[in-house]
Parts: sequence; structure tokens; C-alpha cells
Amino acid sequence: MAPVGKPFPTPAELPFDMADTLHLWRNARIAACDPAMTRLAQGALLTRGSRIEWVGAERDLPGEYRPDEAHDLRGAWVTPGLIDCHTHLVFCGNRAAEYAERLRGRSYEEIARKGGGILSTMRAVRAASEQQLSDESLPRLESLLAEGVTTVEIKSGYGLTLKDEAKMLRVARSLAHALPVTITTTLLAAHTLPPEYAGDPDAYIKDVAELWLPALHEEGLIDAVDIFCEKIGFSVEHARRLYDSAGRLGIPVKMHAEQLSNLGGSLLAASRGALSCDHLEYAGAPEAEALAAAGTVAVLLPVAFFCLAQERKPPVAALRHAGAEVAIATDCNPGSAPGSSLLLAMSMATRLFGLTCEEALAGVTRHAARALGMQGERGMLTAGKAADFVVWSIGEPEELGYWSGFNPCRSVIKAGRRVS
Ligand code: DI6
Ligand code: FE
Repeated sequence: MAPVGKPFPTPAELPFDMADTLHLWRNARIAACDPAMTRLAQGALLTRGSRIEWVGAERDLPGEYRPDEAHDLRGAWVTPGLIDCHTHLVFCGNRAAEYAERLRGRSYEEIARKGGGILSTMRAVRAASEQQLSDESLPRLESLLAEGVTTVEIKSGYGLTLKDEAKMLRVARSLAHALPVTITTTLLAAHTLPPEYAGDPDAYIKDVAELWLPALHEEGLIDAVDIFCEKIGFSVEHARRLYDSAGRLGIPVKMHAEQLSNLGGSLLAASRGALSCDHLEYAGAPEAEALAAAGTVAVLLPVAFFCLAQERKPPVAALRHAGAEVAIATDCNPGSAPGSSLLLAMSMATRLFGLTCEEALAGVTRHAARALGMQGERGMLTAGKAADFVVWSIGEPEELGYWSGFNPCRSVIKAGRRVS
């Protein structure tokens, strides 16, 4: 892994000859994570600079290729670099004291209504400098990278002023210069109502939709927009207004929907072609059908389900029946999901939600890429995709989603370069 603080060169910054170098990664077992979930027992990958040039059975490697370097993977399993498509990992402080209160029986919603919860992290983030925010967030990102995560989505939502949301987003973007990872950023100013707008959520959403969104978009700080559609968050009507503005600017939309109750958010999100709807414990068959029909990815967040000791599970059977694409993410945040392990989220998704190990693997590769609008670029080992992949010390891919609290990642290749 590149040392912290030393910029990791993006493909465009590499010297030309290096960018064009052909590397052969041979003697591999490959889980391609394409729609057929292809597995190759005697596989090879050829990378040209930061892209995959060719993947297949080693004996079929076309003779015209003359690799500059060959790497023997000694029969190890290789998957695409994992993608954590829903995190709030840029924040300061922690909420262990609130967790203790919850252990004594207070609910997450009760704590939020009394000015704790997201607002308590907001106070810590507002008080922090960009450097502090970055220093506190880096170890969480490093922990993901150590597990083979090569792409991470990071949401704002603890600044809740234009200036502090911009600060969070800049820090999120800058982390991609400190570590070998692709970062996408999502504006989640519509996370909770900040004190400056107490009693007037309409005015807040108006400012976020009509002033903040265009300004942050103009600065190139956001790749998508999200909203917490919930009784302790914002209404479906607020989401509609935010989405209208995003639509005018051509910014993709996402939603935290149906986590604690069913307000009908996911039906709106699906009708607007949202990239993803996330949480979904209170969704049912109509929502599953709508998501599948719209191609909106259902992102399941089992760590939040676990840490909130929720009882109601997302409608996995209905999502399967409808043919919806299901992704898994950490939801890394200091309140409902204080953790930074995508492998643990996978094993919770299998044990707690009943996903198969194969579904969990698709959920952190191909489907997660789609939840970020990156399906053309990432999430599968096929020609033309980014050369991001992981070499595992496992006997079969089902071990991903099986171990809980053990990391079998052996080596990570990011943009064609071995980074760990
Ligand atoms: N749902 C979540 O799981 C996070 N945000 C949200 O809208 C929790 C954020 C927090 O409690 O800090
Ligand atoms: Fe979240």
C-alpha cells in the first residue's frame, strides 16, 4: 500500500511507457463476477496499464501478446476489486456514549429527536479542520483497502452548512490522493435538519436543492445526491423537490429509504430512475418490483441492521423474485454502523438476510458498481474494465461471505499495479 501522504499516481499521471505496459497475471482461478458469474479454473488476466486487456483460460491466451512482465499467482483465486457503495466514512469523533444508552434501552430515534445522533457528529465535524477530518477518516479507509476494497463511495451529511458540506466532500475527494483507491462522492445534505433551519425543513430543502446543489456541482465535488427519507429525516415530497433540481443539473440520485418505516420513498426513487435505494428493511414486494423494473439497485446494509438490533429484514425473497440487483455495503458511520469491514457486511448479509455467498459477492462487485453508475468501468473481470483485482488466500469463492472477522486478502492490484 502507498504510504499515507504520498500521492498515488492516477493512470493519466503515469509515464507513457508504464501506462502502456502489458502485464500477464497467470496461473489464477478467476471469479469474474460477470452476469454469468463465470469461474475459470486455469485462468489468466492480461492488463495494459490501468485496464484489463484480456481475460480467459490461460491456454487460450492469443499468441500475439508479448507481455512485458508475468506474475505467477500460484493457483490463487482472483476477484474484481471490491466496491463499498455506501459509506459515511468521513467524520470526526465517535458515538460510543450513545451506543451505551442504546444498550440501556433508548432507541436510535429517541436519541436523534433529543439532539444527539447525526447532530452530535455534525457538531464534531463542524469544529474540525480538513486535516483533522482527513486524519480521523484515513484509518477507516485503510481498513477497507486491506480487505481488497478498491472503490468507495463517501457521503457528506455531517456538515449541514454549505461550507461544511463542501469541506467533507473535499476531504473525501482528497483521500484518493493519499491511498490507492477510487472515491465517488455523494451529497447527503438532506440527512437531518440542522439547527439553523429548526422547524422549517421546506426552507432547508429549498436551499439545498436550489443553492447548495448547483454550487457544489459547479465545484466538481459531487457525483450523486442522496436523501434520508424517513420520519426523523425528510419526506417524499422533499425528495421530489431535491430530485427535480438534480434532474435539471443531470446529477444521478440515490435514497436512504424504508430503513425505520415505510414512507414510500423507494417508489419515488424508482420512478426517477435512481441509481440505488438503500436499507429497505420496511420495503415489500411492490417496492421490490418497482426497483427491479427501474434498474435501481437495492443496497442492503446489514451492519446497521445488526447494530440497531432491528428485527424486520429487507424483502430478499421479493427482491430475488422481481429480479432486482442487490448490493451490500458497510454504511460505515459513527451512529448506526460503526465499522469498516465489507467482508463482515458480506457475512452478515448471508447469515442475517439469507443471501447466498455468490449473491453477496455479486453485491460487492458488479451490483455495487451499478449502484454507483460505474458498471461500464468496474465490478467485473472482463476486457476493457479497470484493472482492479484482489488475490485471495481461499480455497473457493464461497469463503467470501463465510468468514466473519477474518481477512483472507493476500494481495491487491489497483489500476494495474500491485499495491499490497
Ligand atoms: N442512515 C444511516 O444508516 C446513517 N444515516 C442514515 O441516514 C446513520 C448516520 C448516523 O447515525 O450518523
Ligand atoms: Fe447510510
